[in-house]
Amino acid sequence: MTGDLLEGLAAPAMEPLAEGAVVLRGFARAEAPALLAAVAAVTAAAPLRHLITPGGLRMSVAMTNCGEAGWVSDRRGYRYDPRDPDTGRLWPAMPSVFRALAGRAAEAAGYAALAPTACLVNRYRPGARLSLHQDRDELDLDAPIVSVSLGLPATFLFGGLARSDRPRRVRLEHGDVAVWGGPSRLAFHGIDPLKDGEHPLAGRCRWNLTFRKAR
Ligand code: MD6
Ligand code: FE
Repeated sequence: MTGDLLEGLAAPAMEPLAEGAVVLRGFARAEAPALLAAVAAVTAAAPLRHLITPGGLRMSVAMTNCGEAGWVSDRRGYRYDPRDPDTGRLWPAMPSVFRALAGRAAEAAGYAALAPTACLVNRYRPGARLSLHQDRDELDLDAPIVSVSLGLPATFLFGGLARSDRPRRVRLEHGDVAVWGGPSRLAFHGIDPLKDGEHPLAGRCRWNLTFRKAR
């Protein structure tokens, strides 16, 4: 068999990030068109918005949610809310293509199949960034988070359990899926300002979907 054929058949490369954290390279690439179509349906029902942090800053990343609960931020703090605070309506249901992918990715990374209750949808335009943070607003911190990257590549900063730990820099590309839990669940992480570019499926933007067991 040629190298090309073997590559085509091989399981996606699993790249360890830290204890409990891996990147599944290209895991979602084949499904990307279906995922992006589902993203368009979600954003049509619950429009993207730039949330305000408790400190009063407008986030450069635009966000929305689907599932039973959505992550929101305002002057009062961060929380999961079953309703979109902009409209008072429930968040759109989690598309089945999202749910299935999250379950398979968690298993491929060695975790029990994840039954996500929440999916945070992040949209980065060139220049948008996410400063170092921990994800600790979820009720179930034992469940891993599955994170799907689509569109333009980004530099992911993956630090330690203290904000001052110097983060590793990892490039995340279209179709890559990161899964992390266990000892890494509360690691500090962020995204460098997005470099400009043009992606054949996503145009001048990067999408990130993070699946959580929020409540
Ligand atoms: C992003 N991701 O990739 C931002 N959080 O755009 C996150 O903040 C994140 O990738 C928790 C777990 C995985 C993540
Ligand atoms: Fe996060």
